[in-house]
Amino acid sequence: LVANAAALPRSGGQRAAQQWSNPIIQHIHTADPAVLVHQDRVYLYAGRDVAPPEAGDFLINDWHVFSSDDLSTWIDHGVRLSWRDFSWSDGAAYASQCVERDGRFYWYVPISDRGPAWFSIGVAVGDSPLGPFRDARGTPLVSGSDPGAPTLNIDPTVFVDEDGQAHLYWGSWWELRYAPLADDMISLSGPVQTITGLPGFWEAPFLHRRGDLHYLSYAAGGNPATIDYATSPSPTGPWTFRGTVNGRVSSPTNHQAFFEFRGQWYIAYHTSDLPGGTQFRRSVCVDRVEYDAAGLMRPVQQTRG
Ligand code: FUB
Repeated sequence: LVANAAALPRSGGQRAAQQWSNPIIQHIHTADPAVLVHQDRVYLYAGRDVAPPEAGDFLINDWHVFSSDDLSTWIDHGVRLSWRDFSWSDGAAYASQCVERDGRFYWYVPISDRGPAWFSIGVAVGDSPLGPFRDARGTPLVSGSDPGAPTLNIDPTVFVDEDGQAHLYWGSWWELRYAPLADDMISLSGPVQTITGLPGFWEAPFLHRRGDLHYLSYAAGGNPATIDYATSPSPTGPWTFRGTVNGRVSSPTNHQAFFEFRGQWYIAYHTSDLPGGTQFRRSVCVDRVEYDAAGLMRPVQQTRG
């Protein structure tokens, strides 16, 4: 299935014309984008929002993978993972991320395991960006039952630094946690720590690196949220707050991923802009990201249509 095939070039001032239309996925409602660039192709991992229009909560059972080589024409590769693939889960496929390490693909997911207020983090593994993926542990990587853990462990993001060390970050509404990952990518290799000092941290942490700077972005302020960020020379901080990079969107939740493709940086995020959209029926968008001379991100110019 090809999504957004009708996207037309538009005038783009001094920059190259934008070739895609937002939302980029228009045949189903999608949320919580994570992006992996592999062999000159962009892979988008997103939850499918299937809440009825009148629903008062999320209903997300699985994640689709989409891919593109021009950000305009997207192939929907269908459902590639579901909470049902984890025998210990009882529902809810919230915001996930898939990363590559040494030719294997690790997909970190927050899923409930004791009803809707209790989220743990699982990890699936596959040999290609499209899988097939299987539960890599058979148990949660981070559990709401762990000593001292919050019961709400959502929005995992994994960053593999240039020295090969991987870190897992995740949110719990107002609280950001992180821990080093072992080389196997499916177990923690150090203690869980809390990151403080990020104004308004709510959820949706995301790490990326450009040059020597690490960028920690996150949804700030609850619902509605902006995407704010901090920078640091190290993935473990200390973090310097830098303000808002992506302003409010039509959905109260705001969830981002940054990626570089063919020398240009982009942000993927979601809105409620697709027809039939609601707070719980969202739609993934992509826009350019520009940096100033000091390496700080300029506020994103959101585009629609
Ligand atoms: O999609 C469910 C939740 O909404 C995600 O886990 C949050 O980041 C927010 O987007």
